[in-house]
Parts: sequence; structure tokens; C-alpha cells
Amino acid sequence: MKLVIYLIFLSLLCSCAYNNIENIEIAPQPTIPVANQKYIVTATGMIFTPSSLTINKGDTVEWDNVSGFHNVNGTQTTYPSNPVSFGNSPAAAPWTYTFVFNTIGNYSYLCDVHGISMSGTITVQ
Ligand SMILES: [Cu+2]
Repeated sequence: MKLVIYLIFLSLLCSCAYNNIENIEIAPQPTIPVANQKYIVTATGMIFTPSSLTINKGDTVEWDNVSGFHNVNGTQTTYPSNPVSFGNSPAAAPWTYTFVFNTIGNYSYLCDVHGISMSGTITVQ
């Protein structure tokens, strides 16, 4: 008789344990942040392509001069509202200039050689 009671008890215990396993909820996984991205802006002719970009803090922009004599001027001297300065000196293609945007805000830049007609914006969010 003791054995029967023991087996019934054991059976109930197993049943409860099974139900508990069944009811375990898997916690939602944390959102994995997207790794920092690199964007390419091409300087060719008299335009930057794309001329406007929206990126995330920590992303890199690489300006790639494939033809002509250009530069990237995003200095606070030229654009006082830029959160930080960036840019390089005018030079003939080919060259690349990269900048990592670690400060959120709106940035403007232009090519000193071609002026405001060759300009662009970067929005860092
Ligand atoms: Cu230019």
C-alpha cells in the first residue's frame, strides 16, 4: 500500500514538474544594436552623391573623390552650427577622406573649389 501511495505521489510530482516546464516563458531577447555602418559619398563632376545622408551616431562617412579637384569642408569656421569640425584640403582625384560622426546633430559641408553648388548635409541621429 505504501508503494502505491508513493507511486501516486511520484506521478503527481512529475506531472507538476512537467507543467512547470511547459509554462516557462522565454524572456524576450534584448535588441542587438546594429554595428556601426560606413557610408560612401562620391565626389564627381561638381556634386556629392548622395548629397544628404542620415546616419547613426558612431557611423563613418567616406568621401570618395573619383574625378576632379575637390575637398570636404565641414569646419565650424565655415559652418558654425556644425557640432564638430571635419574636412580635408583640396586635392586632385583619387583620394578618400573618412570621418566618424560621434556627435549627434546636423552637419553641412561644401567643396571649397566649387562652393555652395557642391555641398551636402549629414544628419547624425
Ligand atoms: Cu569640388
